Amino acid sequence: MSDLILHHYALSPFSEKVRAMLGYTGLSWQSVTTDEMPPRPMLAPLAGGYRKIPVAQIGADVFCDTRTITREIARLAGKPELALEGVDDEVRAFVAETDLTLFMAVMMSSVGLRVNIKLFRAMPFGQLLRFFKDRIHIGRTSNVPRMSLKEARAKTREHLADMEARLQGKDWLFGDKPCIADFSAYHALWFLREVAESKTLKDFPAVLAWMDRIKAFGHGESAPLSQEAALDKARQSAPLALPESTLTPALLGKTVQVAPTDYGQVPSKGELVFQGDNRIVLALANAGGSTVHVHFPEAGFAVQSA
Ligand SMILES: N[C@@H](CCC(=O)N[C@@H](CS)C(=O)NCC(=O)O)C(=O)O
Repeated sequence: MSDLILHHYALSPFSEKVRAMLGYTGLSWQSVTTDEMPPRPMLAPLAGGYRKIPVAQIGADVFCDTRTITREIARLAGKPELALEGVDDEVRAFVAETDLTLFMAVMMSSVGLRVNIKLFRAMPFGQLLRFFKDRIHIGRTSNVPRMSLKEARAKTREHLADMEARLQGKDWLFGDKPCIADFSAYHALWFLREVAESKTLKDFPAVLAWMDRIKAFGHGESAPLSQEAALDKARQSAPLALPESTLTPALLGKTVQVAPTDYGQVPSKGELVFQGDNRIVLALANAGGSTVHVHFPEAGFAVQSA
């Protein structure tokens, strides 16, 4: 079993992006199931305030946001095309759009009875009410431009038509093997198809066939791990050496706050120990007296003096 730990929950689309990628690479992993919303007292000492899921962990290194998680998977699997750094600008632009605007549109289009039934089955009633309140709060405080349900549905169909055209006579979106774009485009559509059981996809046979190919990768080999055991592993490890860099960001060595700029903008606070090469690393003293390094991408995150 590899040292890669994934903190995730079943209905999380961004987690599905990572699970599918792990299935494709064949990397084994350890699976920690988290709650759908904070508080997450066992994850907070690892990731600080960062509230989105998934989070990955290797010993005392913690990776927030799928942009840093996929970079680690690409490195471990020796498949650079699974990271944003390993693909060209056209693919990067496609991923940026699918992971934010199109993700939002597809998620809005998914809302309905079937999703509510699945959420109802996944959580006790009190927790479900807290979940709805939590997600409404995220929506209200989000910096992502708002769209109406009608606009979201139109955008989703437009996106599916674009994907259908891209996939004519091809197995994968860009090139002859899967890359980061395939997994980024997959996860929201996975939610639409598998969780919302939407009929919208039936008009897009090439997209459905491509989704079947990704689904066939499965999630790879994983072993369950408790939240406590994951925290213990971090406390018993030392962070990996930081990448070499000649950059000297203004706030290096200072206590800073790092937060997403799009939605769920809750900051993590710690000492800035690295910034550059699309990576921000904070050193965080966790409650056990040891240190973890928390990695964020630079794109989509803001660093501020604390
Ligand atoms: N940009 C993030 C997005 C992650 C994300 O939005 N995760 C959802 C669950 S699939 C979440 O945690 N939403 C609640 C929140 O934003 O706090 C990534 O690539 O990991």
